[in-house]
Amino acid sequence: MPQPFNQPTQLPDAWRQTPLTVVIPTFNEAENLAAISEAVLGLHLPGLRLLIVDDNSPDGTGQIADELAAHFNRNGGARMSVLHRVGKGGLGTAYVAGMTQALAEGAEFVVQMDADFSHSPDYIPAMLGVILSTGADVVIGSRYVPGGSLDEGWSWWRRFLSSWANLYSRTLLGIRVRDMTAGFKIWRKSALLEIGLGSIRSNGYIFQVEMAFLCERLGFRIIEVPIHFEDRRIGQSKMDIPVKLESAWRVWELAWRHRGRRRGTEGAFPDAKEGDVLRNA
Ligand SMILES: Nc1nc2c(ncn2[C@@H]2O[C@H](COP(=O)(O)OP(=O)(O)OP(=O)(O)O)[C@@H](O)[C@H]2O)c(=O)[nH]1
Ligand SMILES: [Mg+2]
Repeated sequence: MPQPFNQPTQLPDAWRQTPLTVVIPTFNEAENLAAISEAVLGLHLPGLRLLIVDDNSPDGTGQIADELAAHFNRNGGARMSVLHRVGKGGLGTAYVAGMTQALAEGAEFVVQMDADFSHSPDYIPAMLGVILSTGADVVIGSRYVPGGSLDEGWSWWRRFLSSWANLYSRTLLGIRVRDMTAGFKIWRKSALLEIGLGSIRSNGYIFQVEMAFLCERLGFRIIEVPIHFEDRRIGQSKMDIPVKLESAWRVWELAWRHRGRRRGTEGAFPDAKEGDVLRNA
């Protein structure tokens, strides 16, 4: 479904040079990887780099990623890189590792998105334009603001579960972000540093909830822009029922863990401090 926000975006030349890294975690995404890499690196954003975080996928995604990186870097550039982890460690730790590396390598902005085309890369220039023009800390590609939409193929049950998960976590945590489990975001470097990625403990969907919760707690400027969310094109979901159930009770746990967290305070863990990302880099 065409969305106005998805139309080709004209950015000033200087903005197109912005050092921006797109982090995509992968587990068994062999069929999606070439197409998503081409789509992301084909955006007319010369400052954009792609970082794949693969968890030793049994279907060979990691090797395909290495081959693609060799192809895209063939002229001596560093447009694409791959972070290989030893085994399936979950979405949250994959993002923490990927974002940490992206910042260490000089990114001023970090995009997080899925490999399966649920998040159209065509939105990236517009999201970059919004964060640069507004000075926001984070821009969320949202299904639940006016203009946002879900795949027409989603059953009523899936819609119900998704909206229930949102309502549940928003109510419990007392926050206003509409799409709490959104996985498509662009972050300002300073926001990730202030969060202190070392203080994040969640995996699965709850990772998205924890990050959104911290954004509000820390008083960040958050903008939700509408996206159309497509169902994954090929491959299988990794978010099974146990992951979803775990997310439900973990909302309570993260509310407790970050209970004292406000702007200027350190992470709830004694080992997590402002500037963690730099220390870990
Ligand atoms: N590195 C890594 N990536 C993961 C892991 N689990 C999921 N992913 C990736 O994270 C992204 C989101 O996972 P999905 O399986 O698409 O989850 P979902 O969007 O809720 O489910 P779908 O309905 O199938 O789209 C995809 O790019 C996955 O390949 C993991 O444990 N490690
Ligand atoms: Mg997906």
